[in-house]
Amino acid sequence: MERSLVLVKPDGVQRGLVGEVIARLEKRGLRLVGARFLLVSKALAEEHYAIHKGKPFYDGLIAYITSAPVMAMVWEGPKAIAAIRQTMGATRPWEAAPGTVRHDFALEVGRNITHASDSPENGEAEAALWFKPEELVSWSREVDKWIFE
Ligand code: IDP
Ligand code: MG
Repeated sequence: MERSLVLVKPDGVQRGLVGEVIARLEKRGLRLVGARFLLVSKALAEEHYAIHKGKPFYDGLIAYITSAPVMAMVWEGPKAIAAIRQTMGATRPWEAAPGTVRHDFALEVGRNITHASDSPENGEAEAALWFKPEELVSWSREVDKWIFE
């Protein structure tokens, strides 16, 4: 079982796409572990995007992610990292596959609606950065046996 941090970024929240993103992950069969609606501090933004520090788009990225509230969530499931990134689509919306969130709702890389962790290790690390341990719920669903092999 893998865990991924998923953010509906400020553009997604402003455009009323929180429910759309949640619906797609729910329907895919992924299991929600935690959720938090918040205004991101500059410190959290900088820690979350530390890997991009120094890149030309970094300052704009920090301004974007702190500009308005985000919906932060942790989702889990088998191969959750690859599955969720597939559902979100490629970073650059014009390269995202039809049917993905970024294809269906975005045009610009700097307004691409969502974040999803890119490895199991980063999924765990990002979940720990954004959530306290007690905010993450370990639970099972009756339907799990029909989704998880
Ligand atoms: P990811 O969100 O698909 O993992 P990353 O390469 O980790 O993509 O980049 C993080 C975020 O930074 C992207 O989702 C996007 O919002 C932003 N970003 C990446 N590259 C560019 C760029 O060239 N211009 C503007 N923003 C960018
Ligand atoms: Mg990334």
